[in-house]
Order: sequence, then structure tokens, then C-alpha cells
Amino acid sequence: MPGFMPGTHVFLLFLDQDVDGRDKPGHDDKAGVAMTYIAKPKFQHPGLPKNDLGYTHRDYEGKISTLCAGCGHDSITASIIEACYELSIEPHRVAKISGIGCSSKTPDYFLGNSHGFNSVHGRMPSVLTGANLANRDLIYLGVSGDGDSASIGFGQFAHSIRRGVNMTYIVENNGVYGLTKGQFSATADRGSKSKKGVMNTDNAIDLVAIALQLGASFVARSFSGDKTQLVPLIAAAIQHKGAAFIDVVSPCVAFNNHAGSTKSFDYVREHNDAVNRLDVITGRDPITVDYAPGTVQVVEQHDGTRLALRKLDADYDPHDRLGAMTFLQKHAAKGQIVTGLLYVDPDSEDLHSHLNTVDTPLNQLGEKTLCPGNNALEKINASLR
Ligand SMILES: Cc1ncc(C[n+]2csc(CCOP(=O)(O)OP(=O)(O)O)c2C)c(N)n1
Ligand code: SF4
Ligand SMILES: [Mg+2]
Repeated sequence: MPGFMPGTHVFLLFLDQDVDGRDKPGHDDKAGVAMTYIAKPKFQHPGLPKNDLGYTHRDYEGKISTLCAGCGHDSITASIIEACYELSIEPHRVAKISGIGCSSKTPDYFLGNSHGFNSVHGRMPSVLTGANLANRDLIYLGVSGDGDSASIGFGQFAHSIRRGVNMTYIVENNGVYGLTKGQFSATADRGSKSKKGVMNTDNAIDLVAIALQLGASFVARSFSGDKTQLVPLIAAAIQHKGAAFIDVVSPCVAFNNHAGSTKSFDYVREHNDAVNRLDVITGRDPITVDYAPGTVQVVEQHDGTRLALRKLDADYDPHDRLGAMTFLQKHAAKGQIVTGLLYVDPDSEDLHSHLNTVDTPLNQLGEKTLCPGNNALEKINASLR
């Protein structure tokens, strides 16, 4: 077995369905499939580079992926690991929450020492919102798919964005329902073709356009195959206060990577139009990146993090929500996929500011504060009469 290491435990499970009772992706459902679960060896090479906390990349990994070899989602996993490593995030401060789909399985493959909740199909946003309201001290990573967020979970997606929940919401967008064998999803472009040559006649939902319209304070699009662009976008989104949305085009090699698809590796590489490149500078470090004068725009976020944006499109202004919406539509009409940091509001607020909630997470409040007694309840009731 390639990559098999001494001391590795291999469990062969003969299953042809996933945990939610659906067929497994990318395999012949009649044949019965051998699925391997390989526990990662705990041994780490002593020479592995360490971040400020003394952690290596291995400390940010999860289980070995069971997705199809070459799936774009695995590259996004690698970018999340890299971003968390670079930010020196303590894994126990992260809560990763997902729905159902190949994309929603990925939190199992990164941050194995973080909190995680694999919810119901399309329900990630409300579970994340509830967790965030109960404990505002954690870093919330919502991971979803285009089916999960643009079909069954469309309403949930919309309301979590418009409420400004403090989170990094990543959609791993392949234009199909990968887990249930490649049906068109609502983000599939009109006129694009399925693997069997059937044309999609429905209009596509552009989640980036919707997120902009709904008031997301950080909106980006990227490509799973462009780690140089994606890692700093994820890092910046994590540092952002408010609803940070990243749509990542992530080709499904089993069902949507053919000619005629607009979510294939070839199509995205040919039509990718990046408006900027990003560097994230945390703390008080000086900006050392070497840019030509006039091509860099520095955006300071609420926590002091600075985003150094290298402009690739001289006319693009990431502070102009309306401009971003127009730019997006114009380029979409030409078949171009606009990527980069499309909009950021450096003075953003989040749901906690809107609701004026207490600073302390609920699980740290004592019983007296949480249950102040009948008199306090009477006062509240009287104030509402
Ligand atoms: C309530 C419910 N309806 C339908 C399904 C079947 N189902 C499982 S995953 C999925 C779509 C997954 O597509 P997407 O979110 O794009 O993830 P991908 O597998 O493409 O990464 C569907 C329809 C389900 N599990 N639960
Ligand atoms: S999204 Fe597609 S390529 Fe990725 S694991 Fe699912 S079926 Fe396989
Ligand atoms: Mg999908």
C-alpha cells in the first residue's frame, strides 16, 4: 500500500454506504466497497518546523482523508491547516462545524484537537450561531458544500450572514452533490454539462453575490488549487470580526471535472481572474513584503491584524460593496471567475455587538448571574407590559 508506515493500524470496512445512509461517492454502488481507515502515526520528526506555540503542522492535522484522490476538498483542508499553523492558533480554541456532504466530512481531516460538530444537512449555520452565542471566546469555522449551503441550507446560510455571526464560513464549491453521486447543485452554471453530457438549464446561485447583498463584512472567492491565494484569505477571515464568507471553487474529480463543466480544474485555471493577492501581518511586525509602490493597500482589522493587499486589478477597490457586486456580475457574464478578497469592512461588528450580549461566555457565568431569581424576572416582565 503506498504511503503505508510501520506501526500504522489499518482497518478495512466493507461498506457501501456512508454514515447518513447514502451511497459512498466515486464508487460502484453494486460492487461493495473496501474503505480504509488509517490512523496517523503519532511519531513526529524532531526537525519539523514549529510555530510560535511550539506546534508543528502535524498538531493541526486530523484523520487521514477518505475522499477520492485528487478531490479539491483535500487541498482546502491543507490550506486550513496551514493558515491555523501560521496564525499559531491554539487548537482547543477552535470549533469546526459542518453539515452533510463530502465537503462537510473534511473537518475530520484537520484540527483533530479542536471542538467539532458534524450537524444535519444544511443546518451548520444555525448550530454554529447557537454555539457562538453560548461561547463567544471560540474561533468558529463553518465548513459547508454548495448543496449544503445553496439548496437545503440556503435560508440558514442567508440568516447567519445577515446577522453578522462572527465566523469563517467556507463553502467548498464543486457545482454538484458529490456525496450522492454528482447531481447538479444550485451553484452549477446554466449551460454547463454533467459528466454524461446533460445540460443544466437552471440559473446558478452565486453565493458570493448573495453574501455581498446580505451584508457580509468579509467576502472572498478562491480556488482549491491556489494555496498561495487561499491560505492568507483563510487566515484573514479567521482574524476578521463578523461574518467572513469564502467561496472556494473545489473540483469534484469523480463527477465534475470534465470538458463542459465550469467547475473543473482546467476551466477554473483558464478563467480565473484574481483581483488581488493578500498577506496577513499579525502583531506589531513591520510590513516586510516587497511591493512596487502604489500597488499595495493596507487594511487594518479590529484586532490590529493588517492585511496587505497587492492589487492585480488597478481599478478594484475591496471597500466598495456596490462596486464589488457590479464587478462580479460583469465578469460572470463573460464566463470569468473573479477571485481574491472582494470586500472587507475593517470596522465590522458582529452579532454579539448587535445584541449587546455579555462579554463572558455563558459557561463561565455563575448560577446567580444566569438565574437571578423571581424578582429579576418580575422586573423584566413588568418592563414588557
Ligand atoms: C435531509 C437530507 N437530505 C438529503 C440528504 C442527502 N445528501 C447528502 S449529502 C447531499 C448533497 C451534498 O452536496 P454538497 O453539499 O455540495 O457536498 P459535496 O458532497 O459536493 O462536497 C445530499 C443531498 C441528506 N443527507 N439529508
Ligand atoms: S466531492 Fe467528488 S471527488 Fe471529492 S470525495 Fe466527493 S465524490 Fe470524490
Ligand atoms: Mg458540492
